[in-house]
Amino acid sequence: LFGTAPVLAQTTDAPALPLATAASGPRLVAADLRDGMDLSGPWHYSIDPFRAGIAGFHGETPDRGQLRYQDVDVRREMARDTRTLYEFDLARSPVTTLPSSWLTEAPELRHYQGLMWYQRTFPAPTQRKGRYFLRFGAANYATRVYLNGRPLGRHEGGFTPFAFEVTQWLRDGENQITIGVDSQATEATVPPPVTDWENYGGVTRPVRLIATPDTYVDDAWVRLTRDGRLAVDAHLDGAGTAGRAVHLRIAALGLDLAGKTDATGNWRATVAAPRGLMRWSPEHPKLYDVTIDAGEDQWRDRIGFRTIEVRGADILLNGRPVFLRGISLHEEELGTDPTRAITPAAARALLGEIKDGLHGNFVRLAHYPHSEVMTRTADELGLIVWSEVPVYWRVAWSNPDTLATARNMLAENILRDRNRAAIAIWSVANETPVTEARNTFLHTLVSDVRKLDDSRLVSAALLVERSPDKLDMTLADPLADALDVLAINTYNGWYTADRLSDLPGSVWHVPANKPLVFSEFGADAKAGFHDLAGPQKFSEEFQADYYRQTLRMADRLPTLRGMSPWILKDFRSPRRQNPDFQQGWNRKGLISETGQRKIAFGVLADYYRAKEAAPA
Ligand code: GCB
Repeated sequence: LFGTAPVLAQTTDAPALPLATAASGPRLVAADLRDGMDLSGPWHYSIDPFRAGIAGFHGETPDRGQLRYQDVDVRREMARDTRTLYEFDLARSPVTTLPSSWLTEAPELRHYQGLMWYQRTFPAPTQRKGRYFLRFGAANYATRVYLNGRPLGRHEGGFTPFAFEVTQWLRDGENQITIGVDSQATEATVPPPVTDWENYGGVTRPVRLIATPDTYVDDAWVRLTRDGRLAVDAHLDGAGTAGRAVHLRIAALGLDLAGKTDATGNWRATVAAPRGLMRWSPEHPKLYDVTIDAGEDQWRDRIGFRTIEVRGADILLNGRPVFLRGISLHEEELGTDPTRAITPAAARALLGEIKDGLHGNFVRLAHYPHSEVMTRTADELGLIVWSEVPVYWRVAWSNPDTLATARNMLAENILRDRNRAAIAIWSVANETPVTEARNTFLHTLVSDVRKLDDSRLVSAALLVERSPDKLDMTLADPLADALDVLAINTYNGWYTADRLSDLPGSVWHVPANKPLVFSEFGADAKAGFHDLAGPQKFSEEFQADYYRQTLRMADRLPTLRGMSPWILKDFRSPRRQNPDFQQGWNRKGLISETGQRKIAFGVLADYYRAKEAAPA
């Protein structure tokens, strides 16, 4: 039984398993629009709290009986020898539906944080040609992937895509894919263990087998530059990528831009924006079908064109000042038992409530990169997007591995979404206490953004200093100098005992030369709980009054150019256990988890409707 050396050799994967990163590629930009096989649907799963499938009981190679990811038919072995020891057999383990989180699969998994194994089989495409990639939309948090028992690699980070080439490993007929996903946060992860949202472990976005020609467009970025030109950067991967003829076409604009790749397979070109180009805006979210032809490959995307910049305290969209009428949003669908698997319908339900219900034009996708379904839906509906990486509260600022992880996440997010017109702001952090180590860490992220994308704005949600006895706040964060947009989270009146009627008189000291947004403010309310006897926290009336007074305060700030109050929908948070009102939910939503609008929803909607009618 121990004679199967190749299998044992494969198990010492931990050090050898290559890490998939933005730098290693493949990038497969706009992978969701490429041909492929969707592996969503039934998968076997098996819990592994002691990580027995990765390491043996003394930390060495796992025992033979615990190698759950290998391509072995235990039953066939048992027929040969009933003394076969097996402790795991994924092929006969329970079945779940992916994408989803295991937290919602079974009551006993509700609070499980650790390693979970998934496995399914799929038929290889008959008549294979070209190249094949297994591409993951996201798996939370640390993932290792095996095809037919062979380790392909691993990935770290719960919210960004990664892929492995499998061209040479696919076999005729049935193939087996096994995934180990470990959701355990540590002091070194991004985010670290303490957050204010549910840590949904699992394969939360689709897994697809993607097919491309031998040489294909791996990366492409098509946009309007600040000086109003249409620019393209593309990169080919495969054999013979140098000196290849390439064509960028936008049929609706009659554009056909021809070029040739350089010695490294890159193509960069700019052209005057075609006459008749209609710019993307929340009012007219015009998208164009864009293709890049390179040999046998045709890369496609649907892209909007617009400019975003700051001038003094103004944010300019297509050269005109815009006020960001927004709200924050977690990636969690409506319903009593959400699992963080965003479908187009779920994205439309949430973003539609912002656009049509609140009269919004802006959404802060907190606190991590949301599904590409979300950013594509924002493109289509016309919502300006703030996109963030989960550098949240206290991460291990001095740990170089943590910095490397955060930088890679940011790069994976930007590379995935650079073609989304909706995205206007990259945020590098949320509510991070100022220290030297933190400043260095965040400055690195800011300069990464500037290198990867010079067409958008950079921000971070900051904390302010408050004088102990009065509503007098100062933004003294040294990071502010490096940001295009200053963003402040404020909860006076909720986490403090301030009288709500005092909020409008708040005094704010903020740099006057940059736009300011309130990236958060909010108060909990349990839908349906009313305080007819007088102000009481958690009532709908209290939350509504909190909004009225905070909005009055906002009106007095001369450089305020937008806001994304906290938050559209009540969301799962294990730290919120008030037995009367929270029961595991953060209740700062303007709608309940099932979509019931609270009074404050109407307060904000009225405010935004008036702003929409009389823009900045
Ligand atoms: C914050 C955090 C957010 C929390 C929110 C709250 O400042 O950025 O993640 O959920 O406050 O409800 O306290």
